[in-house]
Amino acid sequence: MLDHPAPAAASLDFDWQAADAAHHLHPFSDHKSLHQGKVRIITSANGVYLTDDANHRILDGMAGLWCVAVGYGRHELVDAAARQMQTLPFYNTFFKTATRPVIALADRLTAMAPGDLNHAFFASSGSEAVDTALRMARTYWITKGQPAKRVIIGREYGYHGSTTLGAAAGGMVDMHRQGAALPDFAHVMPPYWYGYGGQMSLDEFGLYAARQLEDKIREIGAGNIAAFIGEPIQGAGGVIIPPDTYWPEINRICRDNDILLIADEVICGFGRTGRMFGSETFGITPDLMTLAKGITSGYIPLSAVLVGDRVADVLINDTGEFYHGFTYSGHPVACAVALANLDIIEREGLVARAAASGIRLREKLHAALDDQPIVGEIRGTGLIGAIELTADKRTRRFFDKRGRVGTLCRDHCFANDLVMRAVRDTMVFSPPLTITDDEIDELVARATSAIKATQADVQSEIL
Ligand code: PXG
Repeated sequence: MLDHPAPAAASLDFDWQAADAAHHLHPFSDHKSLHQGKVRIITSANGVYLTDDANHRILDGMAGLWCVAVGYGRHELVDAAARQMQTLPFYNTFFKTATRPVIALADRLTAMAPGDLNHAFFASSGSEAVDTALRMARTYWITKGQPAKRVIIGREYGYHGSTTLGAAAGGMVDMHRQGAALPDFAHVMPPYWYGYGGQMSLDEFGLYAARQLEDKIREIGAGNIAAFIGEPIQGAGGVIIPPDTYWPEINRICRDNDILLIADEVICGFGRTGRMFGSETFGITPDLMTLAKGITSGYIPLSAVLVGDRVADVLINDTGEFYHGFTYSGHPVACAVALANLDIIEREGLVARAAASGIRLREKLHAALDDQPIVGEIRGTGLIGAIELTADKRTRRFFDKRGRVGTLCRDHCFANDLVMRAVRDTMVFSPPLTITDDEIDELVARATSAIKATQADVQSEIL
C-alpha cells in the first residue's frame, strides 16, 4: 500500500500514476490496457487550455466532456459557489422547503426554454435527468389510466447516460450487454446519413430515418408506447447531425401517435449548436427536455428536466405524490453556479459567438483537410462537429476493424497536445464556446498534423 501524501508538498515523490492504477476504477475504461500505459494527470486549466503534470499545455477541443461552455478559470463561478457555501451550503427541497437559488434557476430556465416547458425538476447528472424524464413519462400515462403505455423508444448510437434506465434507452449495445438491456425499450436507426444514407439525398434520408420510428410504432402498437427519446445531435454516438427534414417528421409522428417526445439536450443545451437549445436549431417541440453539462459549464454537477404543460398539469393535479427525487435535487451551491454561468453566457453573447465560430472553424477545416484521402466528411453545427475518417472517400466506405484508425488519430492528437475524441473512426470536437479565432487556427493546425500523421500510418499499413 502507498502512503497517503500530504497534498502539494509530498506530491513530488509520490507516484500518482501507480496509485491511480492501484486504487482507482475509471469510467468507460479497459483497466488492463489502461495500466499498460500511464494515466495522464491534469493539474490545472485556463481558458481553452489544460496543463498536465509534465507541464504540457493541451488545447481542449472537447470542453472537458462537452461541458465547459464558458472555458476554464472563470472566477465568477468560483465566487458564486463560495458565496453560496458561506451563506447556505446545503438544504434539501423535499419537505415543503426550497432555497432561493433553486427557485431563481427554475424561474430563469423556464423563461429561456422554448415552447411551454414551464416547470423544472433538478438532479445532479445527465443520467439522473434522463432517468427522471423516463419515470415522469411513464407516470404520466399511469396517471391517465393507460399503464400499458410503457415502452421507451430510443436510437442506435444514442447516449442517455449510465444509470440502468438511461443505458437501456441509449443505443450502445456494449452497455446493453453488461446488464442494461431492459424489457420495454426499443431502438430505431439514427439519422446518420454518412453511414446509412447510401444514394439518398440528405432530405430524403431524413424522412426515411424518421419513418423508421413510424414503422416501429406500428410493430409495437402506439397503445404500448410511452415516449420517444432523442438527442437533437447525437454527441457520444459520433456527432450525428440529422438532416433538416428529420425532426419535423419526428414531431409529427409522435403527435399523430400520442407519444411523448423527450429531447435529451445534455450536450446540445446552452449554446452548443449555435442556438440556446438544440430544439430551437432543429425545430423540435419536446414534452420534456433534459439538461446538464453546460448548465454549470461542468464546474459543479447539476442537471434539470424541463417539463411541458401537458405532462406538468397531470403530474401536479392528478398524480398525487411523485415518488422520485435525490438528496441533491436543486442543490443551492450548484444552482448558484448555474445562475452565474448563465450570466456569462448571456453577457458575452456566447450563443451567437458559437454560431459564428463554428462557421469559421469548418471553413478552416475544409481548407486544410478536404484534399486528404482519409477525410470523408467534415460536418458541424455551432461548436459541435466531426471529421469522418474513411477507407474510400468516394464511396464513404468504413475501415475494416472499425475504431483502430480513430484511436490512432486520437493518439496523434494527444501527442500534438490537442484533445479530440474518436468515436469509432469519427473524430469529434466541441471546444469551449469562448474559443478565440487564434485558438481555432491552432486547433485546426494541430488536428491537421494529427490527421496527416494518421494518413501516413494508413498508407504505410502500420495498422
Ligand atoms: N444524455 C446525453 C445526451 C449525454 O451526452 C448523458 C445523458 C449522461 O450525462 P451524465 O452527466 O450522467 O454523464 C450524456 C453524457 C463521451 C461522453 O465520451 C459523453 C457523455 C458522458 C461521458 C462521456 O462522449 N455524455
